[in-house]
Amino acid sequence: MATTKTSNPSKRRRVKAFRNSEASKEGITPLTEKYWYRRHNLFSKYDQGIQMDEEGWFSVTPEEIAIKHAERCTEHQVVIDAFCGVGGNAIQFARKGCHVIAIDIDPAKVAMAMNNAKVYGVEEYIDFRVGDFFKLAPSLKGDVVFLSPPWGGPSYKDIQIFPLELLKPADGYTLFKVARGITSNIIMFLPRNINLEQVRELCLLSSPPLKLEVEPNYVQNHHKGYTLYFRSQVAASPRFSSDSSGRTMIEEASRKESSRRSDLSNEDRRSDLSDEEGTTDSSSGGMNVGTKAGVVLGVIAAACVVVFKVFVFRKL
Ligand code: MGP
Ligand code: SAH
Repeated sequence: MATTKTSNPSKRRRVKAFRNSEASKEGITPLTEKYWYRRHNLFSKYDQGIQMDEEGWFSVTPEEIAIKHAERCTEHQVVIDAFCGVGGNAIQFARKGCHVIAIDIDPAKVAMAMNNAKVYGVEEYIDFRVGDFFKLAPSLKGDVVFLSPPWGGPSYKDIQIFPLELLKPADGYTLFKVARGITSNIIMFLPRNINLEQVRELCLLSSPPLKLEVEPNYVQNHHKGYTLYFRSQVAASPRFSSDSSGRTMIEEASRKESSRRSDLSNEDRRSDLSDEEGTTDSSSGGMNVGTKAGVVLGVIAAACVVVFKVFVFRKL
């Protein structure tokens, strides 16, 4: 085995420690070492027999993020995980109660994903397929397509703004169009330096344009990537919807609210807030719903007191 000589003592110590470490015994390479130290963030059940290979180490979606992806789906939905890798996402979709079609072109990945699904006890909810997503797509039916394609390895971050054209094995536009042929409910997990302008343009590939929510994903305050949730305008729920610029409604609302607040003088704000409190329902004669409920409860309480007093009085 080739050895690398280094004159830096602290680096030498680290290399020696690594050679003697548990990590090196598990076949961890210098490239994947940092991911091994985070293994329990990737799979909380790592110690129960999870299997990984080099690409799996640097590509698997951290469990916390995969859970967030799965939370956007509902029980019994069919989710197509087009690039399942070692199963980080497929497992969480299955734990959520979805039926998962998990595809990977690499048979070794599918074998590891199957093993890992067994570790989590969800293998029976996942239909594993070895194959090329682009070839299988025309025959696939599902409620949601999840796309976490290869980003070209850990060097994706050497580029300042990562263009959709660099996604593998096809550019982001092609990937999106193929998924769109199956459903408009598409979830994409992309690099943290992705070109968000291009992402917004993807909505316009559909007519009417799809709604988009852009979610930044963090693990221990470290930005790992962006998740894009696309869905059709018609079926949009408030959580998923966004304006045409791609900003989420939540982001947009909070932006408007903070600029509105800074524009208002204290005086204006007081009158504005009192207007809001007085928001009326035209049939309520100027009383809001909370006030109406209070009056009704008051009347009921008073009636109870009267009945109670009459009862006690009679007994006496
Ligand atoms: P990273 O950038 O290699 O690690 O991957 P980190 O810790 O952000 O880098 P650092 O240098 O800032 O410390 C971050 C996460 O992105 C990984 O945990 C994977 O979830 C995801 N990821 C990384 N790559 C290279 C890929 C990829 O090719 N495909 C997919 N789907 N996800 C990837
Ligand atoms: N989300 C996964 C990681 C996916 S990494 C997880 O959490 O584990 C991307 C995967 O896409 C790799 O495993 C790679 O083998 C697979 N892949 C590449 N080209 C493919 C294709 N044409 N069809 C299906 N899978 C492909």
